[in-house]
Amino acid sequence: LIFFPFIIGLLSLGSCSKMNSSQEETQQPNIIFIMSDDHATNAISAYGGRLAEQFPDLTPNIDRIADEGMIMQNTFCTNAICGPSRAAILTGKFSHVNGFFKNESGGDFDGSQQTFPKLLQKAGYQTAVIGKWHLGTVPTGFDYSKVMINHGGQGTYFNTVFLENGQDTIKETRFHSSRQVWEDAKKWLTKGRDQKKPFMLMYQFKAPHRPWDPDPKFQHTFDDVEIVEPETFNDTYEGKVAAGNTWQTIERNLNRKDLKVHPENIDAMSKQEINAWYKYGNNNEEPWSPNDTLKGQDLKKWKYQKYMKEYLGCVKGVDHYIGELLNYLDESGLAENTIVIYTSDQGFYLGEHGWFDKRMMYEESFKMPFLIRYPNHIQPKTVSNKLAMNVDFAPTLLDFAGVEIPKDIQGKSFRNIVEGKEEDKWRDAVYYHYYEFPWWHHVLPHYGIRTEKYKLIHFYYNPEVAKNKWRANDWELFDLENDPNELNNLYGKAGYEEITAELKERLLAAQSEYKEDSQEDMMKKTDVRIGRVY
Ligand code: SGN
Ligand code: CA
Repeated sequence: LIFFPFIIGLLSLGSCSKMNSSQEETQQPNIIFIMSDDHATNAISAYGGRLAEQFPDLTPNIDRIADEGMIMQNTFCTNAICGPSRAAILTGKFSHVNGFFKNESGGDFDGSQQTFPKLLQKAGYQTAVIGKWHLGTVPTGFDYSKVMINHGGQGTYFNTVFLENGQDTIKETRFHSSRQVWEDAKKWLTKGRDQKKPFMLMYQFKAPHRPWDPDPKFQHTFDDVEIVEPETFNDTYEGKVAAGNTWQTIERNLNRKDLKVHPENIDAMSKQEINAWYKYGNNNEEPWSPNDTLKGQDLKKWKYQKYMKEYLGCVKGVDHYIGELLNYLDESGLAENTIVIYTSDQGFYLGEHGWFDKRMMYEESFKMPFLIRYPNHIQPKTVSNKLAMNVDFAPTLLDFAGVEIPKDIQGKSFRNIVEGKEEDKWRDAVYYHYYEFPWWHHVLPHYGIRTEKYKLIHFYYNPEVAKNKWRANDWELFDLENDPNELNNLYGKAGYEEITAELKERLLAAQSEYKEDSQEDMMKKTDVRIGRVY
């Protein structure tokens, strides 16, 4: 009797795996690629950390993907900014190869190039992108697209303007953008696609991007709590020249719009007056304060609370509409044969190092969330610490779809890793290169390498302090095991000569493997991108 349930269990396991193999022969998996904008791992309960401790149920639906699949702890973007990360994801290639380096005046994404949606489409998939796109040019490789185009392609939280199938402009006034994206996705899943074909849907939220306007439903979720501050809230940036130079501090650079201090008579104001009211906070002037008494540390704390409550309210909304999708997959019977991925275009600073925004190669913005569920293929509740990059997403998805991975794709499929199979030749370092300067946040161009234990960063260009034709040569070295908060720059310190030399060699090897520009070309191109004329 005791063995009876065990035998039944074995039998059902057997039939389940049999069903799998026949399914594999006949059916390609559907893929739902969910991506939000600026969602840091620190604001996902499944990833742990101070906010997860304070709010264990912050993201129950995203956590569900981890519970029923795998959470990857070490997935990184190759350029921590919106458009460039999206271009790297679509092409499986680094910015210097796909040609899309920066958001601001970075040119438009060349949509005629090879992308994974195009390859899936060729292999018989129905493809769609719904929500944030932010690549300048009209989406290519999709049977259906409805993407945000207002606010420079950023989209807005309310009254979002979309471009449908590259032709029709639609202003949506009924819902908050996160709900709108869900409504559109549901409509395409139920009525829009060809039901006979496998599908790949990119389901992409604007939230929780600046200016952090939550859906009214979640606006007051955090009203009565005090959000815990990060350990590095008061980083002094000692030994970190570039970090000290940024314009992304909570104290100085959050403006009235970010903190929802709106003018009373906004309807009667001109665009210029409105801009002046909200003006972009820079480092050369006194930080904006709501009154005369709030200054210094008190002001910083006040801004942090306001910022975080609204950011987390946006996160709640994203999580809610992921829950709607997961429920829909259950109800429609699609769950079993659909790969669901959750990620964000990069991470974000939630007060760590005193900052908001991203761009720097420090962990909080460099790291992307990556959770994946594929019932019967990926074991529930599994965790991987392997080093992955956003350029790996395209080959991984092609691999799952059984489509040949073109040789010129620079990332590698991590299908074996998520399926828990042997993968002994996996990489032991990831490469990063950020370009956009000075807008928006005055973050100096830099590249670097991260291994499991160390990170080496090179800030090679600094128009403001370098004497030799803007050429700078600032290095940072961190021991991530002993200093996970990256407070202590070890570069040039006694005892680190050997590891520094080794990392520099590995950095050069990565640059050569990924066909990075030579140092001299990099300088010249940065001059052009930044608009410097000799
Ligand atoms: C806007 C934001 C910046 C942000 C960039 C890029 N300013 O310009 O704070 O860094 O987008 O973000 S805002 O006042 O207009 O909100 S990205 O996610 O698109 O890369
Ligand atoms: Ca972003």
